[in-house]
Amino acid sequence: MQPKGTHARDVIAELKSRNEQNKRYTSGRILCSMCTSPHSVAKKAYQQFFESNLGDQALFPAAAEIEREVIAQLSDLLHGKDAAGFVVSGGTEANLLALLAAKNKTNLAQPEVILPDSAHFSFTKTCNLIGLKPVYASLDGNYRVNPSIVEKLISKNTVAIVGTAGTAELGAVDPIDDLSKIALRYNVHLHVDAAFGGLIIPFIEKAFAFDFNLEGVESMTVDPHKMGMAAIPAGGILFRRKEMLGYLKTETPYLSDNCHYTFVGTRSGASAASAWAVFKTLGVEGYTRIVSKCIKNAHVLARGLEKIGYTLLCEPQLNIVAFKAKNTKQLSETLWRKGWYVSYIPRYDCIRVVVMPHVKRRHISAFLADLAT
Ligand code: 0PR
Repeated sequence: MQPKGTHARDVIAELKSRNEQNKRYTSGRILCSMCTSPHSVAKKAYQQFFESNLGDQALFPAAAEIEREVIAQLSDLLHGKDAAGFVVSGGTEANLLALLAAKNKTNLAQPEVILPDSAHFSFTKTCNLIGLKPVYASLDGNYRVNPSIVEKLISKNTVAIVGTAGTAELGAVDPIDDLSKIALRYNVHLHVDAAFGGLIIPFIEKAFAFDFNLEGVESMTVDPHKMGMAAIPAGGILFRRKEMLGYLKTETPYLSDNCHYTFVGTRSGASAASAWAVFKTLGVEGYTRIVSKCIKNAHVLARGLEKIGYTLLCEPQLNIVAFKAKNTKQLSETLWRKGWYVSYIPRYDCIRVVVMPHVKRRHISAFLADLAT
């Protein structure tokens, strides 16, 4: 730190100029992100609740109430009835809390979790942190976990099984209904990572059974900062049964609230306020409009890619398109040089495009035109 301060005006001017080096969603060229420009109301709500701390709810009762309302709305959307949960820092913390609660409930000496091969790397972090052994189940031809393999992998050490509704790489939706039956048959915790798909699937025509309507689903991750268009950081964790929170409880003796359930202590109330504001502004109707545009655009992209000779890895299930070229890795590097920010996925040797709300039809046309030359 420098010995003397600088005038705030100059500090802000410097930040403004540095910020220019960051990529902008509004350019329509960020094709590798599951986040997007937050809705304009999210920014205003964020500013209003900027100082509030959900880690000290006695001081910020309005922020705490808003968090409860966000959880109630997510739980209603995902048929959770009396589901309980929190607005957390993102999908990583949500997945961590789900598996921590499941592990603490069983209290096994050598706990294991069964993960699809396609599970997000946040589960690797979680397993490392809380001492869970990951046991991986392979996928079927549509990149969804194979439920009969999951069933075979269940052992006396299994504390949970995980399914993903909208995988990070391909947007695939695992057969959660089959996993739910298995979870009930073996009396094991089923966690659904719907960090991405949780705010997509309820708004699309093609129905996937994936939420608390399925009896075996015990917890769900659903992130407002992805397709929810809330400000970062806003993740969500929901538990079907309130009692599960008991397995996450840490005493906080000198605070006015006597315990915490989340991993993060000081938590921004602005995150909850931004999600609350977007939910209220858009409603089911608004989300349906935005989501169906993204799905349509993903299909336009998929058909356009085929037309110019690229091969799709699979038919998109949500708004993620994955394709292959002759030399896919090299193509992805060329695209970056041309200012198209795509992801290259080594294990499938494919390029992945996430068609978020900031990716408009005109951007897709320009992208296809560049690919055709
Ligand atoms: N579960 C799933 C299915 C996810 O897709 C992600 C993140 C997580 C959990 C973890 O969520 P947090 O990152 O909120 O903790 N998926 C994105 C990904 O890995 C995260 C992301 C978003 C990465 C925007 C880059 C980016 O620009 O692709």
